[in-house]
Amino acid sequence: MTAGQQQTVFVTGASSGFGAAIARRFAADGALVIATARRTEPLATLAREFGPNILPLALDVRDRTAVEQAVAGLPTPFSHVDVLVNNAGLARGLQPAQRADPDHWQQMLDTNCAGLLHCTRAVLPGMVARGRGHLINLGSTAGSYPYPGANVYGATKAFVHQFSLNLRSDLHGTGVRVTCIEPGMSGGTEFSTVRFDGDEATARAVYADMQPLTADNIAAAVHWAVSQPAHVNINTIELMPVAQSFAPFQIHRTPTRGGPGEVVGSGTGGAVPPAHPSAARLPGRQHRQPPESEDLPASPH
Ligand code: NDP
Ligand code: 8X3
Repeated sequence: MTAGQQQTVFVTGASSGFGAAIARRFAADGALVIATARRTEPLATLAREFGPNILPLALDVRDRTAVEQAVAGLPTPFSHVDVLVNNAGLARGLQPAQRADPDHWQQMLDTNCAGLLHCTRAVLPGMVARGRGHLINLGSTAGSYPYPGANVYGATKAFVHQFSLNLRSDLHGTGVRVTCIEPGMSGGTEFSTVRFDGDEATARAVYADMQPLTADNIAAAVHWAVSQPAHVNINTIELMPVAQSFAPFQIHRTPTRGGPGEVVGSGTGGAVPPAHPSAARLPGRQHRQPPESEDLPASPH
């Protein structure tokens, strides 16, 4: 975009969390925003807040035909999408793979991977034809760093990361930019409530006694990437709260009688066991400061 031109920004999952904050950030900047999600009431609230610069649109990204029709039927002045923010996504459950609900897995694959593909494929031809555009994909640190129970969720975000890089290859010479935004723990959204099936107490416990990233932090990162000069492509932005960092590999040790050759553990990073077994089913369990000489509060998982 050249300076001063009004951008058209298509945001998926704009009914809450990052998507709502991203829609607000761009609308506040004077952009035209197509705000989409399955729930329409929060989108209507956005439209009331910003007036005709927001187009609320009910859309389930899993429905390829609906996505194609929505993009093809965008009314003037929203019809030429400059920025697609592929934000709609979710985690369901935190069970180990052997106990996870296959329906949860399917929903994550359908939303985080297939839904993102449907939206991308629908807007890309227009962007390429116009010789400009920007795809913003919401990945996650969970796509790069494993944690117990992240199994399919993390894998969908690894998909988003690699698809973003592969898009850059395909779009070589078209002027279309691609950025993958990869946040760590972020609070104030519905992410954990959805993951834990509406269990608010468990969702709140994820962020207890630490300061997570906020949806506004993510919106600022997206806005910054989009605001770079047209010749600059930000490939990836990985951001985490200061309170979250990395921990050693976990090592499963099997007590032995000490016979020769019975190596029970290896690796230089594995000397420290997880903070507390009871916390092992919460993501980022290592980052909470335990009370003095106290274990972490027991997790319901
Ligand atoms: P929220 O649950 O607050 O927002 C998710 C959004 O996705 C909602 O607006 C929801 O709207 C929408 N959505 C879910 N399923 C569909 C669907 N089938 N079709 C259309 N929209 C859908 O979570 P966050 O804002 O925290 O997360 C946003 C994105 O960021 C997700 O992709 C998530 O994986 C990722 N992320 C989140 C992090 C976090 O810690 N919170 C960290 C890293 C990445 P509706 O239900 O109305 O359809
Ligand atoms: C969301 C961040 O750490 O809960 O993608 O997986 S985390």
